[in-house]
Amino acid sequence: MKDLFTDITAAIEEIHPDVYLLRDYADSPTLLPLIKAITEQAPFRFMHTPGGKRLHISMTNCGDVGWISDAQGYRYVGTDPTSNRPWPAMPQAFIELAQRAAALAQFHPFQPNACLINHYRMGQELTAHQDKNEPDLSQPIVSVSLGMSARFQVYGKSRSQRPLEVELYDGDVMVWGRSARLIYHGVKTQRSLPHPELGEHRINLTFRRV
Ligand code: MD6
Ligand code: FE
Repeated sequence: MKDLFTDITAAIEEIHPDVYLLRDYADSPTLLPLIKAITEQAPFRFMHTPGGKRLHISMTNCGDVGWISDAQGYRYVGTDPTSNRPWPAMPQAFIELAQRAAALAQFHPFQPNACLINHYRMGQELTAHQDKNEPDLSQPIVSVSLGMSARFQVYGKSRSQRPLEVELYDGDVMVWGRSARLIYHGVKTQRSLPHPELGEHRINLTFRRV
């Protein structure tokens, strides 16, 4: 959504059934200061799995509810457990970006109320997983990649098959839903391009309706 023209001509590619890719759709110079303000209130932190293992990447949230993982399990909560305060509000620019991207993939209305923010350093990975903690699986997830590029892996209904791999660059947006809503996916960050502003750091925003 760099400007209106981008929207009209936006090249939307269906890279897997019901997984849509919008290359260079998000404007990182607009988003990065908003993310900085969020992380000043709710810093990135490493959460732990219910089994006690530390997750490989650090995370935070903005919105009405935020995704957490701890000894009690994976879930969405209304307060940041680190500060016991509400998560920072979701900036209007985030909501508009997510809604416009979702609409391009024929998901409307989409009213995201949770945004999970992942932070990767070079070499960090997100293990193949499904996103299934959201109660209404008819709602899509909109994912925004910023900073260093990463190799995104799209599996399928199981993670035993060989994944489709797609390199995601700063500004790339994906929309997932319908038949793809519960497919396995993961992220690797070895083969990366440093970003002028973020260097060897990658930030991913995932917008959800919870
Ligand atoms: C990431 N993304 O790109 C992690 N999940 O860092 C996800 O886990 C994800 O991109 C659900 C839908 C889209 C995604
Ligand atoms: Fe995911």
